[in-house]
Amino acid sequence: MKKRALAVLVGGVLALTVAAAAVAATVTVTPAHMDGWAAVNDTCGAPSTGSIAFVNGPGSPPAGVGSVQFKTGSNGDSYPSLRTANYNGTKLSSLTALDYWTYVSVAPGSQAAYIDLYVDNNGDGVRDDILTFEPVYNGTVTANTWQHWNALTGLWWSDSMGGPPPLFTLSSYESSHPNAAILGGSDTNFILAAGCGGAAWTDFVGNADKLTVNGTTYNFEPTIGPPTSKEQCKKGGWQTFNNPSFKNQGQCVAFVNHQQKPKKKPKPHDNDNNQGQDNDNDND
Ligand SMILES: [Ca+2]
Ligand SMILES: [Ca+2]
Repeated sequence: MKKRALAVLVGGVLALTVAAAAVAATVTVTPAHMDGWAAVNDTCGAPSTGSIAFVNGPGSPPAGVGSVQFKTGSNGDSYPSLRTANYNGTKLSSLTALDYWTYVSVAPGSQAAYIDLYVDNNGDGVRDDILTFEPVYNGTVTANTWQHWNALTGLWWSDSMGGPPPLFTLSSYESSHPNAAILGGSDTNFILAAGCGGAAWTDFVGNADKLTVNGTTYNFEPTIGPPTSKEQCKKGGWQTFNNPSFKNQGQCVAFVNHQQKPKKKPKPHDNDNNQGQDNDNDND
C-alpha cells in the first residue's frame, strides 16, 4: 500500500506541474531498478523450464530499446512472471487505464503474455478469484510484431467461474462484484506472465513492454550503464543510459569524471590501492 500511495502522489504532483495531466508518468524498470516488480519463475505443474530476462528489442519496442522476455521451455506449464504488489488493494472500479504491448517470437498456440489479477471480492483479505486477460481471446496474435492490448476494456475470464469461457469485461465483473479489488497484503497480486497452459505454451518465447496502470507507465528495459568514458556521453549517448540515467551530457561527463577521479586525500586508515598511481591524465 505504501508503494501505491507513493505512485498516486507522484501522479498528483505531475498533474499540477504538467499541463497534459492525462499523460502517465513513465517508470523505467530494469534488473538494477525493479521499482517494486519481482521476476518469479514459477510453475503450474512439473518443475519450471522457463525464464525471465530483460533484453534489447525485439524489433522496435513501444518504449525505449528493450522489453521483458518470457520463455517457457519444454514444459508449457512453466509460469515465468513479473509481479508487483504496487496495486494491492486497488478496487477494480478505480482502474482508469490498464494496457500493454506484446511481441511473440515463437508461439505454439497463438499465445502472448497475459495479465493475472488476484482478486478479493469482499474485503476480507482472502483471495476469491483470479481474473485473467489473455490476448488470444482479444484478437489475432501475430508473430514478430508489437501489438497493443487494452485490458481495461477487453475480455477477461475468471478462475472461480471455471473459465474460459465465459469471457467478460471488467466493468461487467464490477457490476456483479461491486467490492472487487486487487488482493491486499504484501504478496505480489498483479502479475504479467506467460505459460501455465500445457502444450499450447510449449517452447513459447514472447515479450511485453509499456504496461500502463492508471497514472504510471512501466517501461521494461535491460540495464544500460554505467558509462565508462566521456565519449560514451557525447553525441546524445547520455540519453541511452538508465543505470544511472542523466538529465544532460554534462551530468553524464561529470559522473564519469567522478568515477575515474583518484582519491586525492586518502584517509589515514584507507588502504587505497591506487595511491601513488597517476591515472588522472593531468600530466603530473
Ligand atoms: Ca521498453
Ligand atoms: Ca475474500
